Amino acid sequence: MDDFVLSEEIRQALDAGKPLVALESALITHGFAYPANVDITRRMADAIRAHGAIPAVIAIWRGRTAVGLSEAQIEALAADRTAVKVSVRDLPLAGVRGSHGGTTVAATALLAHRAGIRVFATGGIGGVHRGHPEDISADLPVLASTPIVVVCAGAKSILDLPRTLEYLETWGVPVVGWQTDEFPAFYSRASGLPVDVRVTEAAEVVRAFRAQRALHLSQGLLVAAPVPVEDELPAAEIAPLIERAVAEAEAQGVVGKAVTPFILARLVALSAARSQRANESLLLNNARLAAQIAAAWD
Ligand code: PSU
Ligand code: MN
Repeated sequence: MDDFVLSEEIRQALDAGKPLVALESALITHGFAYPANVDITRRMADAIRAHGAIPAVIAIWRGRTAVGLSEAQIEALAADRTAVKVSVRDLPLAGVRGSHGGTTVAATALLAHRAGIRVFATGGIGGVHRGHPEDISADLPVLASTPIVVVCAGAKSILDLPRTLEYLETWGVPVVGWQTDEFPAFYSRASGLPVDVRVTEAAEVVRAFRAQRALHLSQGLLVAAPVPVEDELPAAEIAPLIERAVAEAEAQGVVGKAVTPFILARLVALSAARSQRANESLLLNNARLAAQIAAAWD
């Protein structure tokens, strides 16, 4: 028995087979500060609607799983500084805690799939941490076991990108480059690491996803779209800041689920508005692309 609070709009859209795009909420609770978090979420939702799909923000609302937050709920979640970061391990604890929570890529992908949503847009996925190959985000095993299309801008080089791609290869997750041959590195368009296939049309993503299902594979499909060129940050500009943020986490003994939010918050503090602009730009780009993919289902 599923225990979702499905919004009326999402329930109707699912019943009618309309295109839907899931959005994560760790971005709201731990990715951006208030009120930038409300603003970027609203702009992503608008972009999804403008491209023919319906946005479904997934979160923990008063301890319960919610698929499709209202604007008022997004506002309240965004302003709640006590909201917890909810990954897979935290999902069964949400009801015990009873608080609001922002769901990570892993938790959002699982819940979206359970609800019947096939496409999910995010910014960067979690992965294997630099210098700590034992610290592997739950995002990776979930991608390996959850049939959903996840649209991202690659992963930040706070992570060990080669090891992250090795994990995805081992566990059979196809990495599709959107109009690129290289796995993007979030702020920067290139990483020097290859994707498995380059696609230029949304229908190709749908075809690959259908082929996975026809073969009874359990994996998701990772679609990696580079940040739009006009908002890209040169790797040389962002790399020293990432080095510093990673070193600070190490020096301060930050561990467990606090690592990623700590490094992300330090990066925001260390870099000026340009990194936020790149972040917003790639999120909007991914929201648009995810909507196009969802709408390309026939
Ligand atoms: N990477 C980013 N931005 C993010 C995250 C990762 O560049 O906001 C968030 C996502 O919600 C992701 C989570 O699913 O952090 C991964 O956390 P962890 O490494 O603790 O699994
Ligand atoms: Mn971790």
